[in-house]
Amino acid sequence: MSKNSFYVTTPIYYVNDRPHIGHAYTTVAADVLARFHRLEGEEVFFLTGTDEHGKKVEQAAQEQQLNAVELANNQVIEFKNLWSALSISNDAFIRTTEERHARAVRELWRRVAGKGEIYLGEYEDWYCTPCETYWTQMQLKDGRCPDCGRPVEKLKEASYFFRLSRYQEKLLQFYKENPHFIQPESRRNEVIRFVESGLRDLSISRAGFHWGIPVPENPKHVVYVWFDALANYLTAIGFPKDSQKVNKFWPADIHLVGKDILRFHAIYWPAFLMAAGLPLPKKIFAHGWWTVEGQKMSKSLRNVVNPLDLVARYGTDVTRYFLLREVPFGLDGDYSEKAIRERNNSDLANNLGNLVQRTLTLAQRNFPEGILKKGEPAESEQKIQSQGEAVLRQLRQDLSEVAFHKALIGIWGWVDSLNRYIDQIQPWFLAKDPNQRVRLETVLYTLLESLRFIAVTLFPFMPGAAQRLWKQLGVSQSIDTARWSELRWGELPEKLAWPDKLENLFPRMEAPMEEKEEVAVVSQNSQIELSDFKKVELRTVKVLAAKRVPEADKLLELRVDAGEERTVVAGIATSYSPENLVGKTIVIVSNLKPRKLKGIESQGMVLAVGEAPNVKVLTVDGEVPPGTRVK
Ligand code: ME8
Repeated sequence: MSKNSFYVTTPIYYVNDRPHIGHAYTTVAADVLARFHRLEGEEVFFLTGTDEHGKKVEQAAQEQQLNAVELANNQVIEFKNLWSALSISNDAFIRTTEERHARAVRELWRRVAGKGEIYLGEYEDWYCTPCETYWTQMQLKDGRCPDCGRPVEKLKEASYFFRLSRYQEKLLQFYKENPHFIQPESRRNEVIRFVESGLRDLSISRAGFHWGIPVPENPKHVVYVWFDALANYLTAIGFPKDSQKVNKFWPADIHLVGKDILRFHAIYWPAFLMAAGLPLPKKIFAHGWWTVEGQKMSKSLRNVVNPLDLVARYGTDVTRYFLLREVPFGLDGDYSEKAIRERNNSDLANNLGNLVQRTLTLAQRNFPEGILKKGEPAESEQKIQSQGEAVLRQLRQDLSEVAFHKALIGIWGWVDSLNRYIDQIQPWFLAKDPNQRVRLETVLYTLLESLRFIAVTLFPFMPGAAQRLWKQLGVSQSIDTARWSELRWGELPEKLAWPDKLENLFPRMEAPMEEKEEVAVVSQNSQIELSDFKKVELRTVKVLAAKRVPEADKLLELRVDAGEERTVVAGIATSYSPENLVGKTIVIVSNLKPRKLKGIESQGMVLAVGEAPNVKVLTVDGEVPPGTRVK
């Protein structure tokens, strides 16, 4: 039986650095899950916070000539500001320097020690401070940390150990009995291989420095930062005192983490909990890693993406949408300005934005009172309805499997169908014929009802845009009180309170001039007059020669026969090698004003469809003389 609560966590982030797009990613993902489960009517506890102890934080504070608490206080403000800018709906924010956390850590330690699983020994090994991890000589890679590649130092000290070696079989058994505990599958296999290769007892205290929680029986030691940090998931729900809250929310439903810290969550944490006699979390999901324009993010490369800049430039909703749509959750992804702009323009502005704009303009113009009846749906309307209901079912399934990108692809499949439905029905013609008024009403009802559904499905991902869409639809209720289970087709409010003015919810974003590429993406939705089309001269040209443009990995310079010879620069190098184009007959816009790209004058624009790296140029079926006009 499923309990009616849902507990989701993000990692607690170190305060030695400013938040970046990677931190935003995990937290936005957790927020989508939290909002989704609230729509399911569950009592949600969504936790994020900061990890403030350990050598790494102590060192960062020293470098900035602050004490560790001051550094942490500053960084906490940064994180909280970011979460507010990204509309993160966390129910709590935990800091490991809070007294309630020290109490929880001590209690966890006592329980584990009480079972005889902690002993005092001596430690000598290689320590990587950035990773806060000890390594054996064997584990080092070229004398450096095998995880991050940075230098390590030899440390020898008295230390308390956790008998991790006793947990190898128990963990393997647990993974076997709970095949969905670690996700995605590929990462689960990595963890299993790691555990199978043998587990050493784990040093869980440090005597060499003091920035941490003192070990209960020996205050000369502080608790190892990972034992300390992992316990945050218990502290935040009132462990050990508030047993009612602990019983309600523990075990956590899902810990969302990056792949960098999966081992701590999938091996150490379950072992600590087993030792303490506490239930294990239900799922650990490790997502992939973001790079920036193909490179690792790092201060020295000066390519760290500040999510606040993204919010300022693209807005909260577009930033959230991009992060979850661009990359299948679990895989690595790459950020670029161009990628976010293209997502915005193709999915949001052209596709959804156009659907919203067309529907609302027609509805508000033809039914200014805001009263529309469902009427007699024909087969085409019934199809839209059943597709919508199926999308909703699939979305709930996808989100319960943490497949954000799949959920979004499902919604957009429906948006595509709706745009096609409008193109086929052509409601603007119905609007001109008074005899078709009832039919027009049914069509617009279907579209408005679809948009109401779409707003709710988008709400976990883009809460602001979804709420604005509801407002544009004239639904007065606040969207966060919506529930999946109460969402039924045909319950559009009887009277819609149209807003005074239609707002463009998803504006297009123009690329800076120097980045613009000569690829025309054919859009199916906007309407123009024939005379507009005639202004555009499309001609067939034969490619005579092609070469890459130096220092522009996406551009090709083409020499073409257009009746006369011309040079055209096209942004298709990610999809075509020069030799594959020579001899092809393609289509260009031939009366476009010439423009310079990377210093080369382009005398036309190549027509193509799709996004890099899957751009396809338009070709002609059969032989035609170069320069033939396309009509
Ligand atoms: O590890 N791509 O904190 P942390 C994707 N305090 N996600 C990224 C990322 C990237 N390039 N960079 C960071 C810690 N992340 C510990 C956690 S939990 C009990 C203690 C995200 O500040 C991702 O979620 O180094 C990763 O796991 C986390 O930030 C690491 O944050």
